[in-house]
Amino acid sequence: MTKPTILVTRRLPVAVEQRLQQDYTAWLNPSDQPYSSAELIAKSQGADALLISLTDRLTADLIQQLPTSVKAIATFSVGYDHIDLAAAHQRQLAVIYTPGVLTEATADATLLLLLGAARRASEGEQLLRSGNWQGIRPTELLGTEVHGKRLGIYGMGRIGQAVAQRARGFMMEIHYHNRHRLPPEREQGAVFHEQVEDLLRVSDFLSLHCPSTPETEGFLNASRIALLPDRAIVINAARGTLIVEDDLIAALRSGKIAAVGLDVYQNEPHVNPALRSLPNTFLLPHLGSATVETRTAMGMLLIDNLNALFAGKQPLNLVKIG
Ligand code: 8YV
Repeated sequence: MTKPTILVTRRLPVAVEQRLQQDYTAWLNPSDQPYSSAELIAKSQGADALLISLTDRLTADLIQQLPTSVKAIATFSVGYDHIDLAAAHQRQLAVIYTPGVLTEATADATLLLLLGAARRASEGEQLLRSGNWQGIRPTELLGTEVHGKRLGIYGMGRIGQAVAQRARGFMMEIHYHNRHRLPPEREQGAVFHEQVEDLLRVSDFLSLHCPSTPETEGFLNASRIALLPDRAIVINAARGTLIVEDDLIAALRSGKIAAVGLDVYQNEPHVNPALRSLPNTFLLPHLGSATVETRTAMGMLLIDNLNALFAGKQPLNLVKIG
């Protein structure tokens, strides 16, 4: 039996590429340069599935131009806002994603952002690297304590809950808003706010953990920022499109927001120069899931799902569409 053919648009961890080459005819991308839409369409000719990442924007237009050989799109991500699901549905494409396996790594990275922003880690590191550090001073780079503060979590899915679990260890008080209230065993004492405005009013720290959808896009804008306590700290390891960056920058400049910890940006890979130059920003280049263990598990999960699909079974991690 001939092996199905998979077009893989980016480099993946070694073990994942090896398994892809074993189980499939895998068209890899050794240069790791993202493909343009035209390249992606051209390279898809004859492929049975595409294994893509966030850097591939699968618009309706692109999906309509994919060859009929393509039966499935597997995305190396838990988010799928880069795929036009309606167009995929119309073409009867299976869309496979990676829920679950990146929860812990992303929650760890969120705490890194939270602590980095609160404790002015970026300023401290720059001072040290510049060679200008004069030795410890009692008033140098004083940050904000996290202990005893209220952490507002917007979106209490898997990652939001894993962040809450870690933040409890830092003695933070957890508040959240979610489409549905969690059962008590998953809430674990966190305070549910049915109205998001009420969550914002109590969030000394606000961390975003919802998917990017037409409803959540631009969620954190000037009017919602105004509801936060003065000198709040904002964390985002979800999607850059959730925040109106110009409004965030204005609040960072005025001091309404004391600091931000960001892993994601409105217009990746372009990062607003103001964010890069402000001292009170702790910035990472979309590293949320970037551990060997997690990135390998993401790849293996996609292969398990593709194997099921090509064996005529129902893959476990299909995005529900239509
Ligand atoms: C990506 C992410 O998976 O899963 C997501 O939705 O945002 C990331 O963890 C990662 O950037 C690899 O493409």
